[in-house]
Amino acid sequence: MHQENEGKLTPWWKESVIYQIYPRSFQDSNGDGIGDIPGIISRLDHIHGLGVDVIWLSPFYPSPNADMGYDIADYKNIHTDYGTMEDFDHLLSEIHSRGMKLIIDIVLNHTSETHPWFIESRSSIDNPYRRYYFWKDPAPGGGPPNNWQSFFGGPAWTFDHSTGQYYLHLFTKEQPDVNWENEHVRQAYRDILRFWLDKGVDGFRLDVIPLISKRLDFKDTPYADFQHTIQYVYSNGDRIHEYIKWLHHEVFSDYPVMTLGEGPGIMPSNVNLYTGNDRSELNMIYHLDHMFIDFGDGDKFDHGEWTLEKFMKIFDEWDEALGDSGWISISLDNHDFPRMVSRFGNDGEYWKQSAKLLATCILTMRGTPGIYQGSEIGMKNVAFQRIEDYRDVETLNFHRKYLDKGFTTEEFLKRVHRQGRDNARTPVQWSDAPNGGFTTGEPWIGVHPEYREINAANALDDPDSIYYYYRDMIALRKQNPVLVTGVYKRLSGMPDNIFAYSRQLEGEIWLVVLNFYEGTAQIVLPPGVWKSKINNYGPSGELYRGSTQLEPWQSMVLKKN
Ligand code: TEU
Ligand code: CA
Repeated sequence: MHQENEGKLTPWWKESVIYQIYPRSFQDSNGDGIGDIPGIISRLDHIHGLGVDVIWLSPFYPSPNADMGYDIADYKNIHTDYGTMEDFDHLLSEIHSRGMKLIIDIVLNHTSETHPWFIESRSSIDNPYRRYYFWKDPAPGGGPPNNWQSFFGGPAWTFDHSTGQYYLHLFTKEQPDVNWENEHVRQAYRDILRFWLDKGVDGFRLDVIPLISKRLDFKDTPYADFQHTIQYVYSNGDRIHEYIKWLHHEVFSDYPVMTLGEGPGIMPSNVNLYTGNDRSELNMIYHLDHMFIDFGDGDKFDHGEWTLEKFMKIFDEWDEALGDSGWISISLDNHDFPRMVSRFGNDGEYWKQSAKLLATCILTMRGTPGIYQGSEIGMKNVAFQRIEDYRDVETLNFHRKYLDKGFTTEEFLKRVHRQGRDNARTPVQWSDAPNGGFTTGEPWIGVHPEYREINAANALDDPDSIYYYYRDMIALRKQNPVLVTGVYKRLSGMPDNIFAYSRQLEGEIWLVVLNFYEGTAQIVLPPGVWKSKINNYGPSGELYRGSTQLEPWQSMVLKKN
């Protein structure tokens, strides 16, 4: 049994800052237009320069890429697109030699349809691997066994003619859900996780972990909106905590790991069942409530508008639910969502100020911050003009669905420009060289047209860049435990567009004030004299008291004198 953080008050995984790499779009090294592991190695100093502690690497395993690697065909190998196992071992040692850690993305809810388990399972009804997945007879009147829909549109069941049964897939039909009721499945995943930890990996990002315990009555979902179906039908199944405790006992407890669960369906009411410090389950999860904030009842492309009021209430509600027991990771974008400066900031006139404000938000909250590749240089949403330029299966599936509903492709593309996952999957812009220095070949997906202006090289040449602000904000967080574990409390009585909250620890009081608006704002600070520790409008150090004006998209971090 590994004793976590011998004697340290705050575990390392709470104090850490995570940087997520989506390997396909990070850096190509061999001119095939696809990011790869040697490419990542060549850019580690860019990441290390920020002062981050942990790299989360999205899937790099053999896969037909139906869902860009989240459909794994071999859990103990490296996709040739990304390199070799020697490359991986080299990456791991290069990360460790810089004092950083590596957690790898692992998908325990489903495999690729090309995984040997599924090839066996689908071959015959009495095959020993049949029960590695969920196979059901057609409904009495014919058709799928129930009304469950995939996250990516369409039924969550596909009929297999060779054996006359349907199989379950909560995502694409190329991602059949595995059956955790089967102890052979559990043992197989136990061995896979230990294989990577024995190589020296420092933990896992666990894809859709709340989904692995299924409701075995397979009743129809009674909910009209998909979010309730996720929460009360797909997630939080009867044996979910039994399975995660088993993983903790059989795997996690033997290593000094970080376990980060992706938590669709986890709610404030049950987050501490997954992350409570007395639960022996996961270190933390990241929830999606603010990421789903403008999703429609049907799907994300049937979107509404988000409001700062709703955004702030989500942060309040989750922080209160965690109390002193649970823990979460906090980010405002990743490979599944639009670029945060476009979605929650202002990627026009106040691009730089709002990117820094959003960095301030995630780096002053009570949770392990997650930074998604490219956000540290302010990368923005992209607006490809042809559906053929899009790569994400979710977008392409919903395109067909929206055409069936009578929308034109042009109408649907407007929704994709705002909500599509490919916004986050355009190649990282390294320089003003062709393709932003990402590749010397033909990139697998288009490069953002602003790469000549927005790129890492320009950021390093600009003392006022978003990159250096991330570096300084990360350093400020690391130097001040109050920003990690201090009590969070939102200030009331602020103007509508101001998100202001305090962080308190052992007599220290800090104030974070974020002006989510392109206009100025007048606020009255709580009594006392407040010293600026960092702000996105210039040098820090000034003293503030009483009535204070905030510039458009100004963020301030103040410490009470
Ligand atoms: O994401 C699950 C998930 O919640 C996302 O699919 C998200 O809800 C949706 O894309 C929002 O539109 C994980 C991975 O992060 C994602 O990349 C995979 O596609 C998915 O699981 C299946 O593995
Ligand atoms: Ca490559």
